[in-house]
Amino acid sequence: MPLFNAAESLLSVAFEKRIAYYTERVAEKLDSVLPSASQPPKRLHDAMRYAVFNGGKRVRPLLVYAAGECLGLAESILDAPAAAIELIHAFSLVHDDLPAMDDDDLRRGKPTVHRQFDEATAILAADALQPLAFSVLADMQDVAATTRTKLVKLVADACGSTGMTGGQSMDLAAEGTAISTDEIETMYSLKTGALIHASVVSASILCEKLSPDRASAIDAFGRTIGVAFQIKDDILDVEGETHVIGKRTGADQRLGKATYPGLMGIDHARSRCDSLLRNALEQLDDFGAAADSLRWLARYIVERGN
Ligand code: GRG
Repeated sequence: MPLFNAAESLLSVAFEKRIAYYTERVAEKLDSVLPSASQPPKRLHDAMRYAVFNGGKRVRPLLVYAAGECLGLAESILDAPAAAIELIHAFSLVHDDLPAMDDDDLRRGKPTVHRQFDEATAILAADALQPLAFSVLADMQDVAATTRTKLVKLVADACGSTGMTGGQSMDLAAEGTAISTDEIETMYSLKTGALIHASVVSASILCEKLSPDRASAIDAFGRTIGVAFQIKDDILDVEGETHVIGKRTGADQRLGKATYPGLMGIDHARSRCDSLLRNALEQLDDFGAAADSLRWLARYIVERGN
């Protein structure tokens, strides 16, 4: 049975417009919080902007806005968490590309930050993007201090040693070793899933009257789709090796990375991704049409081509 029919087509015109609108919205917020490239130290600020405005899909901010729609929140209070989480994402990619980590020359088809600038500048740019994220959250207007504190903690935990950084550490340790599917999924839920989960849960934190059942459904949705995102990323890496010319692909295999398709095969990885999608969508059953953007994004995550 297809995951969704033509009438529910992923990138419907209405949804494309909504994506474009939210993408522009978070770009404006990011532009407003990042120091100008003409402000000293210019090279550092230029590198920070290069890392952020470099063609990312903005999936995490889109999830913040879509979860906000689902919970009936005003867009204006979502701009800060959307931008903050994208700043963390941008910083993690700068680090991920460094010679000490994945040692990549290209990101999104363009030179990585350490290639465009230099290694020291890339490290410093990432170092500055991370605290900027927390500054953006701390600066939120019209949000109670207790709520801001909860958001800061959510994002800090998502990128710390029990979140993204811990997952990255497990990923590096697993290179060249055989690990179980459970271990891989745990690693994915930290390395990639933690920030995706935080994106949707940021809306729950901002929703004052959220029932425990709804909060736990949003929480489960975020966890499930976060793991699916990384498995899909692995599938794209494998498929790209044979089908896409001129793109950095197949890198996982070259690096001896422990990946889901590497361990279980591509067909099993695809079916796991589909079952995670179904599971994630089930979590949204009680939210009605308000969750349509979240549903679309969940499908996009497992159907995307890059
Ligand atoms: C010190 C907190 C801290 C982090 C450093 C480098 C690192 C530890 C963690 C990185 C984890 C990482 C890079 C996970 C990969 C996540 C992933 C699949 C990234 C690609 O996300 P997309 O497809 O990228 O959303 P775009 O280009 O669209 O923005």
